[in-house]
This record gives sequence, C-alpha cells and structure tokens, in this order.
Amino acid sequence: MGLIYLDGKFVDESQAKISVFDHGLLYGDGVFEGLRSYNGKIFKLDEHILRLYKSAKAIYLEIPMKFEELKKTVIETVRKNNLKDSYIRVVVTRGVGDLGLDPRKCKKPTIFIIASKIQLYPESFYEKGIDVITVATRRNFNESINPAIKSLNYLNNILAKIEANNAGATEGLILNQFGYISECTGENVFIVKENNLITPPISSGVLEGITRKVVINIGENIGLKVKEEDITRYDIYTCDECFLTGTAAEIVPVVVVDKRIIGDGKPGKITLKIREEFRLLTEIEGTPVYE
Ligand code: PXG
Repeated sequence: MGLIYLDGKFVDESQAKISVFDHGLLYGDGVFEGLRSYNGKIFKLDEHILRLYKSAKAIYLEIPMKFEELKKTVIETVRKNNLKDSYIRVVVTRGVGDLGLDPRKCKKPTIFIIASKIQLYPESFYEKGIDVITVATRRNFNESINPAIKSLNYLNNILAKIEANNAGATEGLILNQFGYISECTGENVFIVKENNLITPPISSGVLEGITRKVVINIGENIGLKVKEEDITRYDIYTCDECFLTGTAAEIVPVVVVDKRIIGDGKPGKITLKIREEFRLLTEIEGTPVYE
C-alpha cells in the first residue's frame, strides 16, 4: 500500500482521507501539479513547484509551506514509496470550511502528495500516432479561470475528453473563443511546417506546459525556427507534422485530425527526433531522490 503525504504526516493510502467540507471537493477550490520521476530522478521539480505557487497566487491561496520544504516533501514522498519511475500528484486545496463558498471560513489549506507507479500510454500511440478531433467545448476566457492556472476545476477539460471519447478519438482539440487552437485536454499542441515549430501562445488559453517549454528549447537547439503564434484548424490540417506534449504523454505524434490525415499519416521525422532528445534529457537531468 502506498504512503501518502497528508497535512504534515505520511499515512497509509487507506487512511488518507479528506473532509467532505474541504472546499477542494465542494468547489474545486485549489491547485495541483503532476510530475514524473525517471529512474529515481524527478524531472523539472523546481519548474513544477514554481508553477504550483503561481497557480496558488492567482487564486489568492497561500501555500503554508516554503518552496524548499515542499520540494523536500515531494522527494520524500517518492522515497518513502520506493519508486524509481513514478507519477507524482501535489494538491493544495483551500481547506475545510462550511457549506458556503466564502474561503474566509477555510482556516488552513489542505496539502497532499501522492506518488504512484506511472501508467504509461500504450506503445502504439508512439509507434502509430493518435487521432484527435476538435470538440465543441471551448476554452474558458482568460478573464474567467485563466487556463494558465492549474486549478482543481478541470470540468471544462473533462467535458472535452468525454466528447473525444464519444467520437472514438484519442484526444480532443479545444478551440478558444476566437476559434484558434488552444490545447488538448491535458497536453499542449505543436505543429511542424517546413523548418518551423509552432505552438499556440499562452494568451490563447493554454497551460504553460513544462514539457512545452522543454520542447521549445529542443526545437531551437536542433535548428528549427520556433514560433508561439495563433494557429487555426486549417493550419493543423495542412501541417507537415503534429504532436502533443505533457508530463504523462511526453511527446505523442498526431496523425489524424478531424479525419484529415496529417503529413503521410505516420509519426513525423522531426517529432521522433524531438521525442528522442526529450527522452535523453529525462535520463540525464532531474533531482535525485535516493542520495
Ligand atoms: N495542458 C493542460 C490543460 C494540462 O493539464 C498540460 C497541458 C501539459 O503540461 P506539462 O507541464 O505536464 O507539460 C497539462 C498537464 C493526465 C493529466 O492524467 C495530465 C495533465 C494534468 C492532469 C492530468 O493525463 N497535464
């Protein structure tokens, strides 16, 4: 059984329980992060923890733990579970309040960290590529819950995922209110056109993905012209290559979009090159858990 960090203690999975009055549950009032460890090293730990603090700041939530202490606790959670390759979830909620939504009643944020075995995507996704469809659910406005905030309010993304599931597609491509592509339900989107590597800007309503950032750097290092600019469905249908990025997904080639075949219908050369470079980084970088 796994050991969960919950509000200052490590408890058995069966004892890791949250109040029904926790506003994370009642209202989705909280923030989270999803990280990975590769061979006993946590990839981009600082970047993920920093994004957690930024998400918290944006929703007026003060995390009752210092940056370094939280980092140490994440490392300890992986260590206590004896994991080498893991998926790590860090959650901070507004805490226990009453049934009203006023957060002033919530005196102490709830913090928990789960480190578990990683559920990898099927190998066929990487070998053959995946098909995606544009969904009807739109990205919420930046002036509402800004999609850059990794909040516990993921219903928008979940609705998009259900639409994709219902259509028999692997992922759903979400447009923003202006009709531009934003991202998928839990991954950022990239296209390759000739020597250009293009991804929608943060302002288009996307999460500032950690993998996205790594891929932008890889793109620059291998001589591609990287652009963060608005893209339309036409741009995707007519691109040479398309792929998605995310902590869980890493780099997944997309070969069909709304029944249009992308490129030659196989994972693209540049996509595969970027994936290889990305995998190399996960092997050589990272914060060690066991030393
Ligand atoms: N966009 C959204 C909306 C995300 O939630 C990403 C992009 C990719 O970001 P990173 O930093 O991981 O490169 C995410 C993060 C899952 C799952 O189980 C995935 C995410 C969040 C929650 C669950 O697939 N992805």
